[in-house]
Amino acid sequence: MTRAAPTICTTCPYCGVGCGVLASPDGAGGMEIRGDKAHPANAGKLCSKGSALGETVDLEGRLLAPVVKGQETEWDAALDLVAEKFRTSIAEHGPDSVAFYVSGQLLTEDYYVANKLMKGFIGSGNIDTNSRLCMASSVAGHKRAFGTDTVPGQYEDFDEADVIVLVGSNLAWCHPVLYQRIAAAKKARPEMRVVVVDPRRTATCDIADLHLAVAPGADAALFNALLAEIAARGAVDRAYVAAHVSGFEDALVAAQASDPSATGLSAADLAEFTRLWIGSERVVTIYSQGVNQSSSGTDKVNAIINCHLAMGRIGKPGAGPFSVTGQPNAMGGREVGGLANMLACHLDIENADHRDAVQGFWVSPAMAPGPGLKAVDMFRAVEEGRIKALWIICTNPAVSMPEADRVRDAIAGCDFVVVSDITADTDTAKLADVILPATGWGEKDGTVTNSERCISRQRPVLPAPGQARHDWKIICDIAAKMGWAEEFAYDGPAAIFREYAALSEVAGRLGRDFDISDYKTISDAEYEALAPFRWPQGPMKKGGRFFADGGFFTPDRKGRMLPITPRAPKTALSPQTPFRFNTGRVRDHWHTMTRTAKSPRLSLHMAEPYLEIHPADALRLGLRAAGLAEVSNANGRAVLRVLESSRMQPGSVFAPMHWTGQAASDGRIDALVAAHVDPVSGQPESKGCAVQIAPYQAAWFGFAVSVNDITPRAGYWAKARSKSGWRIELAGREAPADWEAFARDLFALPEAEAVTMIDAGRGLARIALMVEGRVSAVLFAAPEPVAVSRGHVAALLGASDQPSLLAGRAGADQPDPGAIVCACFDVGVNTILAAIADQGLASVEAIGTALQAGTNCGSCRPELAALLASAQPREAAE
Ligand SMILES: Nc1nc2c(c(=O)[nH]1)N[C@H]1C(S)=C(S)[C@@H](COP(=O)(O)OP(=O)(O)OC[C@H]3O[C@@H](n4cnc5c(=O)[nH]c(N)nc54)[C@H](O)[C@@H]3O)O[C@H]1N2
Ligand SMILES: Nc1nc2c(c(=O)[nH]1)N[C@H]1C(S)=C(S)[C@@H](COP(=O)(O)OP(=O)(O)OC[C@H]3O[C@@H](n4cnc5c(=O)[nH]c(N)nc54)[C@H](O)[C@@H]3O)O[C@H]1N2
Ligand code: SF4
Ligand SMILES: [Mo]
Repeated sequence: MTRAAPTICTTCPYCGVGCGVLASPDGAGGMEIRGDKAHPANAGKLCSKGSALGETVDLEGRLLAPVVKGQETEWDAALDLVAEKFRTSIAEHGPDSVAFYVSGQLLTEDYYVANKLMKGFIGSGNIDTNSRLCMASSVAGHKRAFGTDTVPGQYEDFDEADVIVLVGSNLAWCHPVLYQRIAAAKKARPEMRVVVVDPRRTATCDIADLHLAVAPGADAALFNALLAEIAARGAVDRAYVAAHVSGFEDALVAAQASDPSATGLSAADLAEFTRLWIGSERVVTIYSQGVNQSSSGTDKVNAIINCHLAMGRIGKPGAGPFSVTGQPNAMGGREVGGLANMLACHLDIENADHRDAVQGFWVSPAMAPGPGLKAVDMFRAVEEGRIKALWIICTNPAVSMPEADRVRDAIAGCDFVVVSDITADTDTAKLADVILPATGWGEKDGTVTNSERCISRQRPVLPAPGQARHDWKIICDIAAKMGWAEEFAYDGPAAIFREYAALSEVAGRLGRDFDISDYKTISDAEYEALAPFRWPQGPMKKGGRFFADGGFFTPDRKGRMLPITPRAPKTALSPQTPFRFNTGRVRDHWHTMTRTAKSPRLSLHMAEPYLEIHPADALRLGLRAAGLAEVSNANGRAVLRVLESSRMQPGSVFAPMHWTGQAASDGRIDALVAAHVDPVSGQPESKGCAVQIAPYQAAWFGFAVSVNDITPRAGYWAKARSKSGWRIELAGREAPADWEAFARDLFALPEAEAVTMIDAGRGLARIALMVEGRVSAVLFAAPEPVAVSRGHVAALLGASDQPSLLAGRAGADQPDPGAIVCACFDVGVNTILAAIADQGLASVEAIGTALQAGTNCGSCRPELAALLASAQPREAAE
């Protein structure tokens, strides 16, 4: 009898909800995944991405050994080279000639040692993180209002609120478990109201009583209008404001001076919004990237917080502003001082007493004299040759930074670049002199903090593959080679955590909120068994909310209201670039897709980079549905599939941020995004640049499937994983003269036996290439977007020759499921529509009972509701 594999409690590595995961290794390198019922963040629930974690931990594409200049090397040689290059640069050009660019996906222990090395030993502030692109405006807004970067509330507030306002947050896709939690609360208490403020009508609007399609960037004008109305109605909490708030009058004057028409909303919608918000004691305002990623992001944050302070609605059950964090450890990074303008444990790098206290604690030879370069400035310094050695850890800036082509070229031109990653070929790793193999989720060991200040353990489920090392270990190894072996001699993450907890006691003594000093003597065994807990801990009350009774961390202990003057997005629209370019996420992919693209299930929801555009705009531009659009501006270009949608406002388009140079020919949309930043936070305006759009003039379109991974040579291509290989969309400006030769070259199968149906006159080609009697690759090409059943063609891989091989669709006895809507149970759009029609299904629940769709993670429930509403048969292809 074999013993059942142990089940390990760990934490999901994707979004900031921070769901507890139970992972059981299957003994073959994979694992089974369930939600952890005992975890406070999710009580057993997981979304599609969390549920598919087991499909993303295989070793395909993993970086398994250090690589120096393209050659695999031993660790010692790679580390010696890195340490030598950093040492030389510091000796010759000073500590500010080097930089680290790190990530909110590092564990707290990784983050801690990276900061200690740069700020306390190298003595520069030049360590910044991708959280600059993500949470920096929230951090800056919190610090301005509260004196410290504190999230006052907790998830329970979502259950207890009477009104939930979601501002610039597509919670249904980006924080699905929290979205389901709100949906459940609303079902239990139908009087609860949900408002969504987003220029797009997103899946999140499915539970909204009111959707405010605000003009892009105009959130501050909206909350200014609310503040003015709060005062006009005499709804200010005078006692709270008198005792605990400063700046009320100035903030009100600015709010009254601001023009509500900038919101683009009707007077009726504005009145309904202010009525709901003011009329209910328990209001939570949840916000995310539609607020932060703006050249006025910090002001937007403070415009929101102003309203909560004016009515004393903060830190109370069911009431408060709530910034939901993106990455699994975005919050941990903020606590540990990951940004260039912070110190560990919420201490301030600008404050000389704080710097001295940290340096004293570290007993370190140097200390950053002040803030270092923020991400955009850091890559400018790289471009200008001021940064001579750069270490990029756990992030893919050649894809995710604004002006991505410029950033890519800057990295390529830098004297010395090190990348630590889990993936061998990322757009960034390709540019590095040295690539260091890190352990990934499922192998790593440490802690993360979620959106509600809950610290949880990530635990190893699988052994480290190849020569991969933990990020904290790689950083400490380099520190040792640079001469600080003793100061970085940790025997494991528990030792780092103890030191960090002890430092938080120093911070607590300096009056900061982040104090977890209860854990400074935690034993290795206790750390191993550590259950999720929420700070504050230590002398402060355990795990509670902040600020209901004041007690802010400003010098006068008052919360600050700020006068806000709304500003339009930095890039004005122009006749050359008349469209507002909104960007963001899709449900089943994570950032630059190095992990989610491994899962065929997750790849099926959205298989291609796309441009969501209002049908009237598409018509005017001559774009055809399912055709291709070329999007461009002075910064760069992208080619994207046209997705017509009346969920968009005319004049504004949306594209997902996920596609890389590995996954598509021209899908890196950050090439277009201007690097305009918020003046306070330095966060770039990732959602607000201007573009022009034209049809991509394709002479031919193709759809292909292949058992082998290929790098297609075609004007346009995008590829995605399928169950037995790859599916590839193609197009070109000039049709090949010989389709069969083209196919053999495309799939690198010169010798394969070909089954063909070619009509050269009409430009139609269907070609299957057989290897040992089995289908190894198939190409369908036509002058129009190819309307074959993608699912059917993908299932042909591995089949033997048969008369219907190139029919392009299933026989009547084998219905085509269509694009996958429910990723958990693999249920396609056509199956759902057929069931709605045949079985008369009338609710999302009824679909669940009939097909299981939507009954696991629930992420697809908004789409099921939309299908019910439309209930029209759809094109099988997409
Ligand atoms: N599936 C999935 N989930 C994720 C991630 C992922 O990659 N995939 N990433 C995680 C990370 S790191 C983050 S930061 C979060 C992000 O989570 P979200 O912030 O919810 O996601 P986004 O899609 O970037 O943007 C949210 C919305 O902002 C809207 N928006 C654009 N401009 C404006 C504006 O001016 N005002 C307002 N009010 N809204 C505007 C967009 O239309 C979009 O719907 O998601 C996390 N969760
Ligand atoms: N236009 C536009 N651009 C955006 C955004 C947007 O909304 N619009 N959003 C921004 C936001 S909010 C974010 S958070 C960023 C995200 O952007 P990135 O941080 O660039 O995206 P990821 O794909 O998460 O990059 C993580 C990298 O780390 C690797 N990795 C994974 N696990 C580990 C590990 O444990 N150790 C190491 N060393 N490496 C690991 C992965 O293979 C991958 O290469 O993008 C930003 N860019
Ligand atoms: S909501 Fe989904 S992606 Fe986010 S932590 Fe939970 S399972 Fe992971
Ligand atoms: Mo993020």
